Amino acid sequence: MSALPVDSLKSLADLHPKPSHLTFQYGTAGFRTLGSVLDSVMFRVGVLAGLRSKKLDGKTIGVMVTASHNPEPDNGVKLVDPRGEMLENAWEVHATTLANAPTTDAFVEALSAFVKALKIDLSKPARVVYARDTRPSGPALVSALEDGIKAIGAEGRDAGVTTTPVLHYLVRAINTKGTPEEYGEDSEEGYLNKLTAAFKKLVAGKPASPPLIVDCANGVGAKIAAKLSESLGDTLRLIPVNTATTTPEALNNSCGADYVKTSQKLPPSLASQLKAGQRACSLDGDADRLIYYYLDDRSKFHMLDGDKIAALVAAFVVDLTKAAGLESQIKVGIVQTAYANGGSTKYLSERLPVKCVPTGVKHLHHAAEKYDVGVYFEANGHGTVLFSPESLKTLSSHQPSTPAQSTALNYLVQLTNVINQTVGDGLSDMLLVEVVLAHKAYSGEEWDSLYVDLPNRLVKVVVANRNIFKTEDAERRLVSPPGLQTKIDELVRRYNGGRTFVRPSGTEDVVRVYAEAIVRSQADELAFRIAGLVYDETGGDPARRPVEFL
Ligand code: G16
Repeated sequence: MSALPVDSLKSLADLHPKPSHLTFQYGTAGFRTLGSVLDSVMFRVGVLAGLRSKKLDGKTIGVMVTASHNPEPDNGVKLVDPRGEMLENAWEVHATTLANAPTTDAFVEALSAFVKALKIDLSKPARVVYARDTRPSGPALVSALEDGIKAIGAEGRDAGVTTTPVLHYLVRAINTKGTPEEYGEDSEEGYLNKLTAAFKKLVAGKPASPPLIVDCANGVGAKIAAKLSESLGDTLRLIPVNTATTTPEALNNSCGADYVKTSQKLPPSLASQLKAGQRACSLDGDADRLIYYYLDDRSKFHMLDGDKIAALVAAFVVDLTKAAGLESQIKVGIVQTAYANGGSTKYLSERLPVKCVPTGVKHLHHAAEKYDVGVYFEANGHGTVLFSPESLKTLSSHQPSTPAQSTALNYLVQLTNVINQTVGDGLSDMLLVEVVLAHKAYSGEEWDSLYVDLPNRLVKVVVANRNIFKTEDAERRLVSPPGLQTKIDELVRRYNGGRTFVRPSGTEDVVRVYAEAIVRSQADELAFRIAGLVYDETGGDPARRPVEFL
């Protein structure tokens, strides 16, 4: 067993000192805060990624530098495990510990203890592939990351400026290269070719969909959407908008999936473009989320969020398994979070098994792996569909007995290719939605009519310390601060069809309040009153704006 390269670690770590006044936490989506304070975190994540690779026998680990839906001054970093999934839970704790070591010496000491405790064989090779989104703080942060990768003696591959889902795809493609599970060619082109080829087979013979406006949130999705548009050609005409990736402060600003979902409004920049009856969709800053919407005949805005996508897609997969004669072998299940609209949960659970898990793609992904086909979507549009290894085997060995069965089987096989099964992927999900709409000959309105959403409202509350908020029951109930849940229960009882929950955000320094009720004004009032309770309970943070209605 070789030893830690202490000299190289120390000299490079000295270039990236930890700010003494800050504490970092690997949260819902990795480390995420102001880009200007993340230098030391990036360096240490580079080292950690190298060690993770060594621990997993030289498998390639991914690192994505992004703050996704957050405003432009924020940045962040998340680690990606060998199959393209989020970092294993236990290592999140290690990441937090290492990020908070106060000095270079303390960091190297913590590393030694960590290597010993986890029995990491340092003689193993280490490989890391990394990418970043379009944020101005990205290049300097990537350079700190590269120092970390170098310090631990790992081999780094720079995937450049690309989306989070492409990075996840690359990790899986690299690690499966030359194996029977080969996921695809390990390049952006490989990703685009795989999705496009499958999409073309799935919509062959169907009437072409009308041109689709794609709001790219002025983020990195613009780059991949442009390439996808080129490779799709006339099969699906994409109109990418909000593609100003170099305009200061444009990222996620009054556009993108998070804006649409939380404000329940059309991005103002689309107001003059979107016609009545036409549908459009929004990605977020790193293109791992997708929200659809349309204007009805009276130009009223209607949103088709992650819950609606799950309902549409799950029904389609069920139909295909039946048509292929596989309904007894391949069962479909749904995974949601507490944010799922009550209307969707009722509709889906009357038809399929539904599980509720805490916020965060990693939780949904793991729960979805337990089904033959797991359809997981957060209401915010983050999600995908997973086919278990067993169901993939079933698809490849099944002998259809009629031409209709054979057609359905082929569609199922192509669905496994058009879907990015490593993580939620806005553009891959968009193709999936378009496939289903083409097969069902649904308009946005027909899709929307699957079930009716309950009016709901999401509010952010700025508090002095969000860490005092602890939850249970998949974040549906608060256990701390003590007594607050009882007050919430008392209040919610007064609202017809009222449902509410409070949880600390893992990506922003706020507490989130969700409320729904039968009537819009009641949902708004309930959210506001619960936010008031939260604020009163904690004293808020007088230096900052207390409650933000989105
Ligand atoms: C990330 C996570 C999502 C989560 C969202 C908001 O999304 O990947 O699973 O729903 O943050 O989390 P929170 O409410 O804890 O702030 P993204 O798109 O920002 O990476």
